Amino acid sequence: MPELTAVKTALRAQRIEVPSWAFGNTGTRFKVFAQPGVPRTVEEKIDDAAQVHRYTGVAPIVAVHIPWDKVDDYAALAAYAKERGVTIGTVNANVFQDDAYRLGSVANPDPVVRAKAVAHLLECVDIMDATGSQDLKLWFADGTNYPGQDSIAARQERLAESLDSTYERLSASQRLILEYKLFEPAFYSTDVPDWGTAYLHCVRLGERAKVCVDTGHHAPGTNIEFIVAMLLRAGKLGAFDFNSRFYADDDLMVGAADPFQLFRILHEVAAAGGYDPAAGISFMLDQCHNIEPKIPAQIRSVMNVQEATAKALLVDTAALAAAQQAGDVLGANAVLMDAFSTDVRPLLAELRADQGLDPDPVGAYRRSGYAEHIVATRVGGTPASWGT
Ligand code: RM4
Ligand code: MN
Repeated sequence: MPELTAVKTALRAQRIEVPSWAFGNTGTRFKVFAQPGVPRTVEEKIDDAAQVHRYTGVAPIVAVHIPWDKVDDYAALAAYAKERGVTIGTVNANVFQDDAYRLGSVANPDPVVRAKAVAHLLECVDIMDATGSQDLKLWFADGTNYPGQDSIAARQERLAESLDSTYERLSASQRLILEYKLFEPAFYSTDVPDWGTAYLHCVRLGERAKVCVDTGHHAPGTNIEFIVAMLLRAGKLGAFDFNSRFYADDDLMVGAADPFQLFRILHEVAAAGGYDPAAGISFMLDQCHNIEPKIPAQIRSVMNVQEATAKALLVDTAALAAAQQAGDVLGANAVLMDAFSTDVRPLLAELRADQGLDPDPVGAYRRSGYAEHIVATRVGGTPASWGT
């Protein structure tokens, strides 16, 4: 069995990044159910994110989305975050919410629109310089709805050129993280639909271009841990966007739909040494809490990642390798299932207690009165929402 102290040390060192947009109002294309007390400003989103870290101790990084989190002074924003015990992490670009992008952004047939999109991406790098962020995360809504609407090949060419201009602008310590998604909003062809396409662009760009695996961005039945293993092997896994899905890109709490899948993914990460900070993998949540309260949902999600991580670290790798080598199919499977079936909650509760945290993060948050406080004090103003 793996040494328990080593498992605990790894769990204590784990960092999970939370998305600023999880704290604002979100919904489906049918309805956004506004919640009382949601942040009106980026600073209030950071306040909420700091609560997640306060009760879990492993979520000190907040990803921002531009322009949703646009401010005049990003250095001041970074200082604000620091005062609250968190830092600004990944800068997520947004080239999907402007009328100009009806036919796409970086792959749009119109060079004027492409230039506008690239200018936004470069602006995001300026923001990274000010906040000290390392990663620029790109997800493109680009694609087509009808066969013949545009040339698939020409769109790839335009995309490659736009990525080149962006990559060139990065400093030596900054990375470009390219995210793929099977479909939606484009329904016939998507310009970066899968890991292969993202990987090809990243390889062409260079060492500091990596792929982001958003766990909700695949066809049903896709073996995501296989993709993760391939990217790890190639040194091209840059980040996870964790969430869970039952049907399409549902953005539900990670580990809610399929905790076993999350464990299988994290087992591949552990097996490849991906928990070593030197591996440079960022573990991010990308979720929307449409009907559930947002802060405890983020706390729960962080805990779900921690639990799956603990189980992945508990895999008896020596026994697994021996069983695999001996061709012991059932034995190898049993080693993996033993780890998955372990109740790691007492271990995590103990770990929290060791760190001076409440062993029950959601309960501690509920008892803190913060939820009532924000409902009472966040009156007036415009609640943050990804749609506006
Ligand atoms: C996309 C993708 C991006 C996220 C946006 C809000 O589907 O997952 O990561 O930034 O949604
Ligand atoms: Mn995502």
